[in-house]
Amino acid sequence: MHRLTTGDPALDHAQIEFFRQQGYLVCRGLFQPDEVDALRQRFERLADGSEPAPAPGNWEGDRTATDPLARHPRVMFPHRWDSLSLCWLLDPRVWDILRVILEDEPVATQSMFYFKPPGARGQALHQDNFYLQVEPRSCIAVWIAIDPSTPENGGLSVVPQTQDVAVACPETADESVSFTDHLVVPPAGKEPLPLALQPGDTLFFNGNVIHGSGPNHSTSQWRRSFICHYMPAASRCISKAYFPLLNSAGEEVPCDISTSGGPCGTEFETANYGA
Ligand SMILES: O=C(O)CCC(=O)C(=O)O
Repeated sequence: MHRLTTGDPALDHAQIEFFRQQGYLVCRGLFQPDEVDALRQRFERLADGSEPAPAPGNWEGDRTATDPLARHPRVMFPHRWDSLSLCWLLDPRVWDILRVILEDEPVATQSMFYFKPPGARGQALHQDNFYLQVEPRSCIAVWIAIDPSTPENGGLSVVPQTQDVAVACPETADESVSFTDHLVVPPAGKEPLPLALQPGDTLFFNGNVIHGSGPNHSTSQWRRSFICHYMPAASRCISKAYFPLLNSAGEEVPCDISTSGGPCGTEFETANYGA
């Protein structure tokens, strides 16, 4: 097992302590502007059809829709067919940080690309491990800003110090502002903290941390992001939607399928939300 030490090169002691206490950590400028531009342009070309996707996906938008999210839906698991997305999922800078904060070898479970155009709804407060069902321990999210991400354009908020809050059965969200109907209300005394991120800034947060975003109120600014999920190698099971799981070399890792019905006591379909 990888032990946290103050001499660890991936993170300094203050960052490690911050993650332990708050449940999240922002690493500024982890990805360079030219890298971010390349990923953004790749997805722009896929979305406008100028670069054909090697595999059909759930992400092909409906150009006639009035809902901005229907025109530009989330791209789910692009690393399964896009080599650039796979490189980002397996990026050694991310994995070095994950090794420190997980105190274990990471296993990659998911990638997503969000376009979040002007006018798009957000995603109400939720906990990612409700969907991934990683056990024991929790998953971890890596949220990479592709555009400036602010409260105005639907940037992400986290509720600090909720990493030890048990995964809850969600209440019903307001679907006029959220594209899911799941809402996890923070415990008394805990409030969402809006984060301001620049392109390349990378947010790490524990899979039990309550987080979400509001609508993009900007008339011109997109809020694109690339989001990955991982779990510690010591975890023994995960929901079936996330297979195949990958190690740092991109090789498949065996794991059991979670048989838990989750905190609501019923099985549910992860594909609609996917965290
Ligand atoms: O990026 C967002 O607005 C929400 C993303 C999110 O919370 C998630 O993918 O779990």
